[in-house]
Amino acid sequence: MNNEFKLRREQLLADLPLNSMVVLFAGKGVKRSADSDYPFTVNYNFAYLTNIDEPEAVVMMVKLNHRTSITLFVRDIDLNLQKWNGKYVSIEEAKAFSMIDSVVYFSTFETAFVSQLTRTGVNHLFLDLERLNLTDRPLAGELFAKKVRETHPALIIDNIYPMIAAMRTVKSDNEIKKIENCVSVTKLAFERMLKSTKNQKFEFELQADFEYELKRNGAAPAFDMIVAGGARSTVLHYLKNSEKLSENELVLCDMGAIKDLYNSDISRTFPKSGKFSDRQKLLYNIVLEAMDAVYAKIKPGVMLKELNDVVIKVYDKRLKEIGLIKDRSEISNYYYHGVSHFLGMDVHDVGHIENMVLVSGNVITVEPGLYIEAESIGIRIEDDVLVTEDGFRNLSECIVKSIDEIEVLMNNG
Ligand SMILES: [Mn+2]
Repeated sequence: MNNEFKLRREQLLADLPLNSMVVLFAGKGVKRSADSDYPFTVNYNFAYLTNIDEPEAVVMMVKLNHRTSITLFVRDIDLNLQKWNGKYVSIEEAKAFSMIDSVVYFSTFETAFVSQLTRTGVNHLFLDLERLNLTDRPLAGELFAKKVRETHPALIIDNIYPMIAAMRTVKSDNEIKKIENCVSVTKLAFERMLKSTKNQKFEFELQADFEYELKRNGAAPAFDMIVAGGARSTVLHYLKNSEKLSENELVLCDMGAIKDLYNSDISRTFPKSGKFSDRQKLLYNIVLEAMDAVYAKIKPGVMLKELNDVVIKVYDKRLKEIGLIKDRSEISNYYYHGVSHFLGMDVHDVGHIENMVLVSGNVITVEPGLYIEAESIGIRIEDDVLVTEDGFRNLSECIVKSIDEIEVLMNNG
């Protein structure tokens, strides 16, 4: 399986121009307070190419006229710090994980980098310069670019992110298995939570049940879970999970697991009491119908935007029938997000929602929602789906979704 990482590096090198190099940083933990850091999250593009999940590691890939070379730099062993923070990855371990032959300590990085510029004529440097928001903290790649622009102003500096992102949008069988693992753990955790819902009072108690089962299975929450009862469920990113649940309300949960650097992202909506009311059933089934209509559309060649149009079409018909809207333009009062995003190493994974045509190997979410604030009802149902040559495979089909299945599990589980 490590071979997969090797193949990715070969592919990237093949796509690079001559006399260029890529430098990618694993990054390091962000200071939280005094001497504690936030948990370290590796730069995914670095991990995608190296299979190394270790702070302060760097990979340097060089493409010259006559040869290519790859060097991995890992933290210099600090015996004193290791007594506090645990063992660093060793050179031998790093070689085995990454299948990179040349692994050395980070203290040699600057010399090695500069020697590429002075001895080989590399004139083009690729860094990970991905930036989502203007106000984000600068990435290690951006900081390095700033430094190198001062010392080597003639060097062309480019962003490697689009090239790696393009590779990452098409998942291999191993990656799909990892996402399926996350889905399996999410199923266990969701079912545990669902079976105990009738006996719980507060939103955070449901969260505790869900996260307990994740931990028991060696996973962690992929993101801050949403447990929203009644009107709170019409707020898309309600994260407090602090309120008491009423017997007659629906509970919307948006939840996922992260394991081995891959994620699931699942939403389910169910009645606190274990029994849907007629009104809740009616609305829930409209969302399910929109979901099925999206499924009928998913195949290579389709754009995510077209999937959202399918939801609008179903809502235009059904919401008029039940008298909720008179005009199509009113749908946005009750449905105000997109139906899909890419999923993978990131929960909102690389891939342009607005501009990409689906290909086999993409993994996307399907998540229609319906939010009626005046009735204190919010419904979102979300699955994780693999695009295949002839359509799609629902990776989260195993997680109960129909009204009957949910009621059975809540009352007989
Ligand atoms: Mn989602």
